[in-house]
Amino acid sequence: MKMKSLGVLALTVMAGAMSSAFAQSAAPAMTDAEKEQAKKIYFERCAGCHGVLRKGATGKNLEPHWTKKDASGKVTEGGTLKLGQNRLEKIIAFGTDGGMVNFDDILTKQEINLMSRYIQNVPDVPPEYSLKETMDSWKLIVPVEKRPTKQMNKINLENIFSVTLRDTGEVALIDGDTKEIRSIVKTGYAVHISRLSASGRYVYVIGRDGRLSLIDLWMEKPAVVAELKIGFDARSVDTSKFKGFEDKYAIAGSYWPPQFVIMDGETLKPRKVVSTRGMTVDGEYHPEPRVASIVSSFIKPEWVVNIKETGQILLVDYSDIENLKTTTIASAKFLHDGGWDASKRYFLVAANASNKIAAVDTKEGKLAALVDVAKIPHPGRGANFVHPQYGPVWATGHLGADVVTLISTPSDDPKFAKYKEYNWKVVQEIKHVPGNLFVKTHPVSKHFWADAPQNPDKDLAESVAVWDMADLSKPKAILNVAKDSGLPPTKAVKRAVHPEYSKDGKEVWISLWGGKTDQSAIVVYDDTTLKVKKVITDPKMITPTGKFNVYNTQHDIY
Ligand code: DHE
Repeated sequence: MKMKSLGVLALTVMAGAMSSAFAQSAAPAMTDAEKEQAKKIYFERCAGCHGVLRKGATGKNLEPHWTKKDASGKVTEGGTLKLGQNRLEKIIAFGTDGGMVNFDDILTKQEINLMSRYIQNVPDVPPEYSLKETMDSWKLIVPVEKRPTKQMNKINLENIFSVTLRDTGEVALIDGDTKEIRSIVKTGYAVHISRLSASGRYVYVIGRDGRLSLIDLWMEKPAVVAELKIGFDARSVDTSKFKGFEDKYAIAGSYWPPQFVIMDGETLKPRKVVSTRGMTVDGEYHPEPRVASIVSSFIKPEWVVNIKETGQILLVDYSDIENLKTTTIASAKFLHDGGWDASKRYFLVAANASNKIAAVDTKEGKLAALVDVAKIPHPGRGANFVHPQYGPVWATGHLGADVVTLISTPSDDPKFAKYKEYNWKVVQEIKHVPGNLFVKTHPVSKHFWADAPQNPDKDLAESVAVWDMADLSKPKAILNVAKDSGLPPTKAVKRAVHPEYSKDGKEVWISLWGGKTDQSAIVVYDDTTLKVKKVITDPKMITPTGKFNVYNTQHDIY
């Protein structure tokens, strides 16, 4: 009887599914060549925000059930208007108020038409990637015993900047003292970030194609000594920084497949691959929970690994990687980037599409707070300073709102005890502009910097704002970095992005991120006078974005 009713139920479900399938219109036709072209564009331009399976994260869900109009004339799905070809073409070309950027200056009309058709078709599921395949990709270019035993160059390594040259898939190693480019190193596609080993000797560079490159700064001319493909789509990497584990391990997070890889720090030999698939904080299974930011603790042999779609924060204990212990902390969905508070006990991470900042207490291994902030927080690593009225604060900017938010953070220092009542509260919102990606300050500085490269206004996107932290009510200084660079004006925006301090905290470097064929530059400001000190430019300086000062990155100073 039970079997029969289950059978009837199965038939009913199947019949329902078939009739709803009949109600669906066919997806727009595409040739194999068009599909291949669209797949490539989707990976390069869309997957970062919408996900490979198009389930949505920072960007909206793009599955056919709401990108494609029904033949039956049904126009909504869960209250949301179904899109269809014309509407999709408009959104891709001109963007939306919800934060989708316009692509009419990046894609041709034919490509916009192609992408609109592509996303009405069922998403392709890319292949998985095993430990064996990871191992097969491993290239040990210079074995440890063939590497120098001491520094072979005369560069002040602590003040080197590893600069992402995004569109050439390279990093430029620039001498912070002389401002000379010491080496340009080939890395992964659309290279994303650099991180430092605990000793400061090795730079780890991750490309969006999952290629991880290990650069040895001790070589006469710093070069790549090992490479590993950790996945097909990646954004994050860090190393083991706890005492006794310096330079021993590295960890890299993959967007696709959703997993992370633990490697030997000096060779990148893969040791373990760990899947991040599982349940969201709402208790739903998610097939694509991507690894967002990763940071290494200084107080325990642990990495903080933030899983975007599930909102789970993992504390991965690397003291015994054969018997890996992980603490899973539920926070809020769509975790992205973040950084330490000043004490380096709390990690604050943006749950960007939830408009929240999650703070993890890494000493106790639990969530310390979930703080509501304005639309789409994007801190980069955030910035720490002592507010004149509220004591220690950590700051985040926003992509979708015109404020920088200051959150009070706890401190064991008795001189800050009087600020305890403010802890984990938003104590101030400073007026900025939307489209901010990165904020920065430095322990010796009196200034606080914020960019706005995603602002639709050209002047704002090409400028940065600077506040005096002693008196935040004073008008901010606006520095037009594009004009200050002296480069010839271009119609295309030269986005001023990612302020980064020199080791001594006296200079701030800003990238001017122009088009692939435009001349780009890094503009170096004196942090005290806010005057230009130097414009670093070179025909090889193409699309510079993130800059990672060795000392500041090694010690997480921001
Ligand atoms: Fe990033 C950090 C993901 C687009 C420059 N970016 C991060 C981190 C993540 C991330 C998860 C945190 C890494 C960590 O700390 O371990 N970035 C993504 C995306 O998914 C996204 C939105 C879209 C994509 O398709 O990749 C994206 N990022 C960009 C850019 O377009 C930027 C502005 C230019 C570029 O070079 O790609 C960019 N992201 C950066 C930088 C950092 C970063 C410079 C590190 C900030 C720091 O100071 O540490």
